[in-house]
Amino acid sequence: MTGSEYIQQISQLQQAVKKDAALSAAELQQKYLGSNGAFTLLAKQITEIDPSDRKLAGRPLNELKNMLAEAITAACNHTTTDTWIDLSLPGEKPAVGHVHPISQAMAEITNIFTSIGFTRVRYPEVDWDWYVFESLNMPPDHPARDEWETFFVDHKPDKKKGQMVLTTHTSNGQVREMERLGKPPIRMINIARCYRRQQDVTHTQMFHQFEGLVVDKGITIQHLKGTLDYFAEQFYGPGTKSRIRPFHFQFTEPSFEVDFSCHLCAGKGCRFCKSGWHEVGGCGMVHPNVLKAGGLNPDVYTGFAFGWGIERTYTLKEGLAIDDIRLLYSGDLQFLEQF
Ligand code: FA5
Repeated sequence: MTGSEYIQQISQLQQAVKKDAALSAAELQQKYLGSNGAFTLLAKQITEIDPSDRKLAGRPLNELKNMLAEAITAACNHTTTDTWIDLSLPGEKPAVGHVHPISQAMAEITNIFTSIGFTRVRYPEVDWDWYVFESLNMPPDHPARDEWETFFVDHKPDKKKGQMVLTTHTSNGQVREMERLGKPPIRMINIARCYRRQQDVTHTQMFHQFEGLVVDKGITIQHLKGTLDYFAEQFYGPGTKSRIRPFHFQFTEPSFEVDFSCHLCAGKGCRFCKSGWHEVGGCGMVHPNVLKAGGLNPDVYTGFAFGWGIERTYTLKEGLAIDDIRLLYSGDLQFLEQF
């Protein structure tokens, strides 16, 4: 190769480096300065030209080397994106979760009752037949058991306590609480999951109940009614009233169903409540046989109990006309983020 041919190749490489201004530093490094890079190979070829021309070629070769160093420094300062960023725009908020609405309701219900002397307790959600049925005045084969569509657990039955079941209601805590304390006064609020073989727009296989139990000397229906009115005002708002209607439960006598006046229309009757009242669950005076099963003398002690579904109690409070209660447990964020 002649000296002038060599210098011409240097100037061609200079033009190429200018055109490659958009390449990254690593790409420039590899293309020109790697072991097979264009500059490396050209620099080696200087030995092939006439020694008298080498001095002449040295200067442009040095300029090309400096040019490459500058191009690589500039490429190091390239931003990784060509998109224009407006730094004055507000940032994107990270998604923040919240406590599930049913857990919020449980916390609120617990506060309302513990502030008037009730103790929050928890009892097994997989329990013996004895606590769920038999001690509650429902002997084996009693037809009242049919109302609790029960899941039985495949477990060896206990000689005294019978089969194991998924608790169908929080009333299993009644005799357990009597056994725990030994003697009154008893003021229990038991909140737990319950299970029934039911599944439709108003029923879920797993749901929650809260159970109140008060046992002492001289407890009457007036104490029950006063507690219901207190809860109504605290949970649904001032002015909300309670009403009890005769009903039947095996473990209370007399038994009642409980209604609360609709807080949306103050009991006048609206599209949501229709009659001015909402039914929430059951209550009554503890049956003497239940007190006996818990080791208490029914001639000395009396008590009242109530048990309601949390899902129903909560949706009524929010004035939610939820078409399908199962949505609460669907894990659908679009639904849950509303609360
Ligand atoms: C009982 O479970 C009684 N243990 C309540 C009770 C306690 C009465 C103490 C007297 C003294 P009931 O089966 O009606 O009663 O259920 C009470 C409430 O639980 C219902 O009104 C309803 O709100 C809720 N509930 C019952 N089954 C389901 C279900 N599958 N899905 C959602 N909520 C339910």
